[in-house]
Amino acid sequence: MTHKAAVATGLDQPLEILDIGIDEPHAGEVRIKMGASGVCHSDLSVQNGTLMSAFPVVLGHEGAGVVEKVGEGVTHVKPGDHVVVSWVPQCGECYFCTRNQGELCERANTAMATGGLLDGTYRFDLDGAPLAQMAASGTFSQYSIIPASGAVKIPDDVPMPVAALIGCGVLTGVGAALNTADIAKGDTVAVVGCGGVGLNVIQGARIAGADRIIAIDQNETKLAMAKQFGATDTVNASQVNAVSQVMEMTEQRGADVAFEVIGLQQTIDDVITMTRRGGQAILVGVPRMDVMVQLPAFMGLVLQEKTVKGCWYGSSNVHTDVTKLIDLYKKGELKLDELISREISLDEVNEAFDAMKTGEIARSVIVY
Ligand code: PAD
Ligand code: ZN
Repeated sequence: MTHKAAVATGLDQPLEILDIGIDEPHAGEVRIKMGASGVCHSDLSVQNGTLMSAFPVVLGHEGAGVVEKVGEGVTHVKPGDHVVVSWVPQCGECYFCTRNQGELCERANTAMATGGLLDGTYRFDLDGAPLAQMAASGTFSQYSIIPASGAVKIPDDVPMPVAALIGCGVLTGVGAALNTADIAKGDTVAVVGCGGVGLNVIQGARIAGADRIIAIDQNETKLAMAKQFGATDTVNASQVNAVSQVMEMTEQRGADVAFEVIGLQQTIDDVITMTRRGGQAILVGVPRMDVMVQLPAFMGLVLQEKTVKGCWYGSSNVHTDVTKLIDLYKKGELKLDELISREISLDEVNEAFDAMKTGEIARSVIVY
């Protein structure tokens, strides 16, 4: 069987829409007819080499679709079920999963490292040669095969584009605020970078009960969106110094919790500096390999009792958090429709990358 997918053929190459082959699902796997896929900055980061990957590779990791066929031994989903694709398939049984740190699932590592599935072998092919898929997902494709542990069943009435966004930006952003960080009622939170993920950190912080949410971006359109998602104050980092502004707004203390959601050396340094003594700096953005966390151990960390914490996939347990997020969406507490700046077709994916580079839009969503 062949179908269309957006393939990154090499570093810095535009994606090509190609006819690719797909296997049958092996034991413990499911084949999915993709319904929608968001375009996340991490997709761009594979294309430009920030995130390491095998090439050629089918990008896309923020998706949802309908189960079309299941492999041997798969019982928790059946053909016709709607699912969100989890880009960390969480086995539920390993050291990390049993300690409620499924985002670090041991069994997912092989897929992450090889661009294959859990056993490191491939289900896509390009003219008979193995073709990698990003993060056991490969959602820029009409069909994909994923580990069954990465197929999270959802109700049929959730629109596919919304379900897709839950798969990365929403789980990561809202999870960063609700799971990774410890936000107390009344806290002042700063969020640096208000893209598809950062806007979700903002709404997560609002749900966690933060009093003041300072949104920082260099794009006015994003700052306006940030207000819609719950920011109480905005700072345009292209016009003023973000650190001094946050200090001024907090009687020179700094924010109780500050999030970095871009992945740049400067903004990582800034977020650590703008965090108050005893506060938490949460790093969400995926930086290039040479970016460092830089701070003096005594004056910066010990004396100040600061926490600097990484955040992977919003520290989410996908098997329980997806349902929680859908409930919040249905209650009107989580804005998800508003995240969708434009719905596009698969062959417009390169334009979606361009739009993301300008920082103008929250999310482009490919609808199949
Ligand atoms: P995005 O491109 O939608 O948003 C980035 C935002 O940052 C835009 O609004 C820009 O205007 C803004 N920005 C860029 N440079 C600056 C600057 N110097 N100062 C202020 N604002 C700036 O990206 P996204 O929201 O899809 O992803 C954000 C990051 O999160 C990115 O690095 C992505 O790879 C990472 C990510 N991490 C995880 C994880 O598990 N840790 C998951 C998903 C995405
Ligand atoms: Zn993503």
